[in-house]
Amino acid sequence: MSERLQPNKIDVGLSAEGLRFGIVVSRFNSFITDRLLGAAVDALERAGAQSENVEVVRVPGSFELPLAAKKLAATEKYDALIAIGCVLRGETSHYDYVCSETARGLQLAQMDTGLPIIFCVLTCDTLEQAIDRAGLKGGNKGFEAGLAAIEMAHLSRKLRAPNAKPAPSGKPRRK
Ligand code: INI
Repeated sequence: MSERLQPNKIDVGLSAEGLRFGIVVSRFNSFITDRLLGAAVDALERAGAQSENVEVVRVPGSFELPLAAKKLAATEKYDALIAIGCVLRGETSHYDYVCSETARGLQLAQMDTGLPIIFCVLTCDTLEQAIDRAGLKGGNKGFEAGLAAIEMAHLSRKLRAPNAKPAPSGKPRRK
């Protein structure tokens, strides 16, 4: 980086206190997704999130994550969402469709709504690879997703357009 130019950094906190999170979890491969969910909740809890500010919604498979996430975003009750799934390669091209549409749908949902949606969908060739990423060798991607959700929640509050309506405060708004 240049010696002369000292850009202003936009730093955000990592406390989850008072932030509201929605977690959408696929039931498919729940042996893995439950571990990812546990670690994501652990990250939020350690950072000070309160139970009443964390909601979990289950969907049948990863393919259903984008629609559920978009509907949760539309409630305007959350500061960030985490989408959790696990897609394992089979013998047909089904894997490719589920992976690409899940990723595309989640990205579209966050771009359409402006709400951060953290991508915690494992796409693995083998169950062993998934197990490694859900708590054994490679740490736990759910924990990383929890931290990413906190950071993005802070960042999007900080970068909110000046004339945007203020962030809803207090308890999640019920419709
Ligand atoms: N869903 C997953 O989350 N992981 C998978 O590995 C998987 N495979 O292999 O089929 C999977 N399929 C279900 C899919 O997500 C939808 O729930 C289903 O097609 C109904 O729309």
